[in-house]
Amino acid sequence: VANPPASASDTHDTGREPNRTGLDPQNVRRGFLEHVRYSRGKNPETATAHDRFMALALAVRDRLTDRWVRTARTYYEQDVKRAYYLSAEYLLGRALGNNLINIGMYEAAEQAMREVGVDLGTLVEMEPDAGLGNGGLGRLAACFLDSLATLGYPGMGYGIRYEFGIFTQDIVDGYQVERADEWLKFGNPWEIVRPEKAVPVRFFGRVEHHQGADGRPVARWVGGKTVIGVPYDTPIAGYGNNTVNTLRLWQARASEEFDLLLFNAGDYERSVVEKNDSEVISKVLYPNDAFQAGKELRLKQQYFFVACSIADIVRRYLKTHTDFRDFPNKAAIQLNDTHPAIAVAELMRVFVDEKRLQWDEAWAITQATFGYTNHTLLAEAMEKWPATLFERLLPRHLEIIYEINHRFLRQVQIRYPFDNDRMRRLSLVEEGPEKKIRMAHLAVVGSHSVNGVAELHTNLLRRDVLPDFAEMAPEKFNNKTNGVTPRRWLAWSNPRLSKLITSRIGEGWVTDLDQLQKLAPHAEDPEFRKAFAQVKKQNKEDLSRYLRDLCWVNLDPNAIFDVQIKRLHEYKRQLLNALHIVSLWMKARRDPSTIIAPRVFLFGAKAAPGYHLAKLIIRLVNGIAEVVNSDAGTTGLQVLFVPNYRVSLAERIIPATDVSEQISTAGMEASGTGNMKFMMNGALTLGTLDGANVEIRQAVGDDNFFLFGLTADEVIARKRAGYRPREEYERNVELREALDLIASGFFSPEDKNLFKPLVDSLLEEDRYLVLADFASYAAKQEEVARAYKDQEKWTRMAILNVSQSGIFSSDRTIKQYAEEIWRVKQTPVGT
Ligand code: B1H
Repeated sequence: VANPPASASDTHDTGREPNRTGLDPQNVRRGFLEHVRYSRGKNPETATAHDRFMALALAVRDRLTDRWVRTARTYYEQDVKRAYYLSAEYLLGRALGNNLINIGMYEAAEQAMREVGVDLGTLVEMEPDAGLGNGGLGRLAACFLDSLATLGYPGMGYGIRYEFGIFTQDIVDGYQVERADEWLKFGNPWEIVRPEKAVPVRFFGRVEHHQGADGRPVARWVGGKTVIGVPYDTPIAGYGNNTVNTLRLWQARASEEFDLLLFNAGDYERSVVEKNDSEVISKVLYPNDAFQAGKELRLKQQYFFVACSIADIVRRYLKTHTDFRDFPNKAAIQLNDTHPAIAVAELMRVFVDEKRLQWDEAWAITQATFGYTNHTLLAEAMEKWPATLFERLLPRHLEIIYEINHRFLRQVQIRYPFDNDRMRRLSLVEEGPEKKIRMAHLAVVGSHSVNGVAELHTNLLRRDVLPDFAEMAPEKFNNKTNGVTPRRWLAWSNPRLSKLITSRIGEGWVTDLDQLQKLAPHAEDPEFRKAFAQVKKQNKEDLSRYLRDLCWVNLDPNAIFDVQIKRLHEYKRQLLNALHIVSLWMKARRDPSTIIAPRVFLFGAKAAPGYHLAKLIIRLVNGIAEVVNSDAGTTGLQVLFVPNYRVSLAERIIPATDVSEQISTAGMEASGTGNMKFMMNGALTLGTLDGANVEIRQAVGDDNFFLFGLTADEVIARKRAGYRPREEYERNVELREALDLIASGFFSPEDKNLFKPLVDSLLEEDRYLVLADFASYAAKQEEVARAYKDQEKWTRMAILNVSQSGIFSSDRTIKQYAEEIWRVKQTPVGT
């Protein structure tokens, strides 16, 4: 195969493949071998598996580079409006396989590796997950980047280059034990550091107010301490196009100025030691999902990456503009929850203090620029920062927030005179024993768009969480139901199903997932059903093999694979699942014939390290697994808690799942996105009317969804009526026996009282209505087992789930953001 000719500008080309763009096996093989030698300094014989992974990754990155450069040039030359996604988290997972798929060189790479005696699958496994996120919120950001690039939108992600991502989870004696996630230990082949684009960021200090030369007051933020943000860029390749967008992550470095200060004072040692204070900022991801810990270092992280990103965005804008009137036509900035909400105050500070804009003009531009996405209704997750902390760390931003609040509350007062209660509710400042800044209110006031992440969530946001804002500015509020990228979550992770789908409807579905609807008629074709069921079976066998080597258990691939994988949280109700397993097992022990179908219950979940009850639930599931697995032969029941749940493990588990457990208390899970991945892979959902489950059920039809439990409104009503969990316990024998068995210490022989806190929390408060939903859940589980017995019917239902999953592509979601919030245009990149 001939190489593409060198372009005229490539004057110092010497090799046979000057621009390293060749995607055929020969070129890939040469690129790989050259990197083994010249990037890793090894011979093919001495190269380790890790060397080979790095060499192939670098060869792949080479093949992205021309498109990456061209994409940047295209956006610059056309001076297009760009969408900037600000997120404290990106849960990217592995990049090698995904990049191979997106640039269309998977088969070539497989062949090239085969030719040099290397198994591509082994190399893929060498890559550590990029785990710069906790769960759904971070994974959503990663799916959005994929869809932005695939659709050819000028989009860019900004975040933090955590040295340590989400912790690695070991299970020791049934307990979670955390270890630092050293994902960068062996080097990251994908990123490129750009020290020339470093940005200084100030913390602490004080504000001086003067009269400016123009007669207007000037605020100067001076003193304090400066930290440097150094950007690391990662290419984000679109599928089947030439777009390669950028994810820019900031690393904190000590500033030399600061070092010199101490150095000149003769304190060299201290100057070097104190570098740490700056560099800890990007050290580690806070491991809380949907919970605010309120730590100073966390606020530092937030301001650090926001200040760097805003400076970068403004600098880019000023390359082609001289004033800021056009700023909202060139930049849309989306706030991924309130974690980057300080950006509202920072952009105002840059405009007013540094660029000397008038307040009103700066405010109009700011509001036209920002959009805010809310991801949770849980009170404990709402970010509120003590004003005293703000004043010390970001004194100028506190002044700006007070000014924003003052002007905003004046508008409220004019609109609703003599309504002090409303003013108190709407204020950006929560009064009380400790004054606090409400970051959600700052985000809402500073944005032209406020969105929730599923229909139900958006409605509850309007009705229960931000009702006064929704009344005052209903036009700001809108819904953008989440989605997931079908490239990673179907094409890459489930090659068997992908091939089968493509054999029937062609490959258009990869970028136009609604085409999966064409599968619906095939659900009536016995041949197709047979092939579909076989794919699922093979995926279950693969997973069983993998888990045999990982966990030393032999799972029965003929059993129902019933899976709950997600962060461990009381509202997600892993306890409901566990309680049901205990009651099922007790029934099976009395009479094995009551078990309708053999079943494997899989769990995967990380608990926040400080969330003791959640960690105890992990211990309970492991205790139950020990007991249940010991007589699996007679009951047909197996339980496994898979350690260290993460993106790459989800990619293995989801294609092998029959039943998707989406059992959160209604009104608590904003959307869920795992639910969508399961549906896409032909699992049936057992779920409550919560988050996007509602829309999944709508899409697939009531007959193809296992619904149980109270509705969100019923949950509120039950609580208001004075919910008494002990009554449920007394009313339901099976529930009582299961709880009693746990309370007796049966699953924790070393400490009979181990699970007392869990049992007490259920009997005394049960905030998440586990007991109230138990009977409904258990009944529906029985229906699931019966349905599985009719394999033809089950497979038909599974196919229909896949066929209706198109709307849950993040491509659909991103088009809606682009058209309805950002007003950015698809900008194809030429060849
Ligand atoms: C979601 C979070 C979250 N909602 C605080 N909120 C965090 C909040 O580190 N923190 O402080 C981290 C994460 N994460 C999830 O977002 C929702 O629970 C899911 O229901 C939703 O699908 C997902 C994406 O929208």
